[in-house]
Amino acid sequence: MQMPDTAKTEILLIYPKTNPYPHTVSTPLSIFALGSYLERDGIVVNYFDERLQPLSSLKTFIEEKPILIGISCMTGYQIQRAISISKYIKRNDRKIPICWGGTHPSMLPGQTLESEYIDYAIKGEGEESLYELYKALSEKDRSFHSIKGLYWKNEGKIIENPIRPFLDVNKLPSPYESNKVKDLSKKFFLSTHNKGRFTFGYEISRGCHNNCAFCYEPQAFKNTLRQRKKELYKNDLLVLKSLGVNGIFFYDNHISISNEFLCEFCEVMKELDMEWTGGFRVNYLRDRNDIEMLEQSKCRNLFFGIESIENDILKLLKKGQNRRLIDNAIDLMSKSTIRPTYSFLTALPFEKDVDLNKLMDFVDDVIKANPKAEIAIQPYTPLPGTVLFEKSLKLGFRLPEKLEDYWEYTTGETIGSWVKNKEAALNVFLVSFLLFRARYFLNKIVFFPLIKLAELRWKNRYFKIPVERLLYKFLKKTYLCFDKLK
Ligand code: B12
Ligand code: SF4
Repeated sequence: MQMPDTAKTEILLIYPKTNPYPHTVSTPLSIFALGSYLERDGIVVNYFDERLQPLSSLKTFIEEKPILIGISCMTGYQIQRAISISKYIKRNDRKIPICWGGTHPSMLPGQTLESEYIDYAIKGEGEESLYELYKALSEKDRSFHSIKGLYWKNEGKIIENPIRPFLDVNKLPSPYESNKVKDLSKKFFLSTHNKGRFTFGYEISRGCHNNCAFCYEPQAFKNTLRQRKKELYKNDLLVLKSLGVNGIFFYDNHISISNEFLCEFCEVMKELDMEWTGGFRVNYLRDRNDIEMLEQSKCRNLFFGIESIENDILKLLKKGQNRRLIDNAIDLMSKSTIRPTYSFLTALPFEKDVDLNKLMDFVDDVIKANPKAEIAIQPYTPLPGTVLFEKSLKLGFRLPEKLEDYWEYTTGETIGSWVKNKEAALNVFLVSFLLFRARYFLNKIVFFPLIKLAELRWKNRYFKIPVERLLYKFLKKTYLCFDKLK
């Protein structure tokens, strides 16, 4: 049951900006998934994506006095925006309840809720919890105790309800089921400069079977994976195709769920004739046949978490892959039309003195064999609940104490207290981005001087005097001075 567009907003769902610079924008799947679920039940939902819609839209929605406003948030820059938006809402109407959800509040719900401008936090998948919260807020005789996954305040005390069991992904609607989501998607995502290609996110699975010691997923989903049935995901993609979408970015942690799944999935994508990109594990690239299957399915880009080129470190990371599998995958990809992105982790709790030279030599060989390869060299950020986080604590690492301080708690801005050559480990992140990835995200003419500087740094293995990092920090802070929400 969907309500006419003119009906008064009951729930407003907000997706804050993910970073300060202009860039291509992908679909805010979290709020689309939540909204489609709620709209199915006749609830009047509206959506505000800070990256695309003007502030006046937010103001109009607030004036409609929704029963509840939900804000989606990952750790990092989104925290700063989510705080700014929450304060703005409270300044305009203190009475509208604000609920935060997403990976950050799921990781640290109690600390999130300590903030005066957040009334509720939901841990984990939000569809049912948000629905029940809306119902409770709509009723006179409000009771929050039975809402699984909810953190709430009772006379100043934070109450932690029991966790919610994982949802059945085959019972959830497509995130694009709502007509409002379809309209928003058509308006904003089919018209972005890359003509809608890869801006449409979709997920077939939730969770992950693997147990990597640094990753958010194992602690959030307890090493489980739930996958949507073929008939359902195929139909959802067909609907997107009928809207004119020609490329999908699979938001699954990795689409290489199993060999059987890959055969089924590649057949579907070939039949649908839609380009796609997604995460992939090296273990699932065995030989040329696998590459051919992916190429025929119109795969255009695969993202691999390589993490390390050292077998002993891969073991400590519990990555479930080794150097032999990595070399084999990189070799196969170098003979393929599919563009690979390889991501590496540095500054891990086993690395006091980060040795970048060996990794950079390795990257040079990769690029020589495959100039279209993208490289990301990311200093490790400890995430609570993960195995490596415990190790980081033992090395003296401390988390920020307040929600406000998490906006810079992200890749390239946070670094382990144990790392000796911090500047180099941080700078190589930006340099590798400018050198090997920027062409897909940034305007090459505007960023020409920085890209040239990155080239020089990489060639000379020189990372001191980090002007580009300082410039980034300066621009980020300056940008905040012009925050219209203040
Ligand atoms: C796509 C994506 C991105 C995109 C976002 C694209 C967009 N929407 O425009 C981009 C590229 C920008 C991105 C950036 C980053 N990402 Co990212 N990203 C993802 C990815 C692959 C999918 C997210 C998604 O939409 N999932 C589908 C939706 C339905 O799931 P969801 O977001 O979790 O939402 C559910 C619940 O969380 C909850 N929920 C969400 N919002 C709300 C709101 C309310 C009110 C409620 C009640 C509930 C709720 O309900 C939803 C439905 O069940 C996830 C991994 C994954 N598979 O989820 C990583 C992931 C979220 N990213 C992660 C990381 C580490 C990053 C980066 C730091 C990466 C980097 N090195 O730079 C940056 C951080 C950016 C920032 N600081 O703001 C981590 C999260 C860590 C954390 N603690 O936040 C994840 C989990 C990957 C991982 N395994 O490590 N990312
Ligand atoms: S890093 Fe990738 S493979 Fe490892 S647990 Fe996280 S999502 Fe799964």
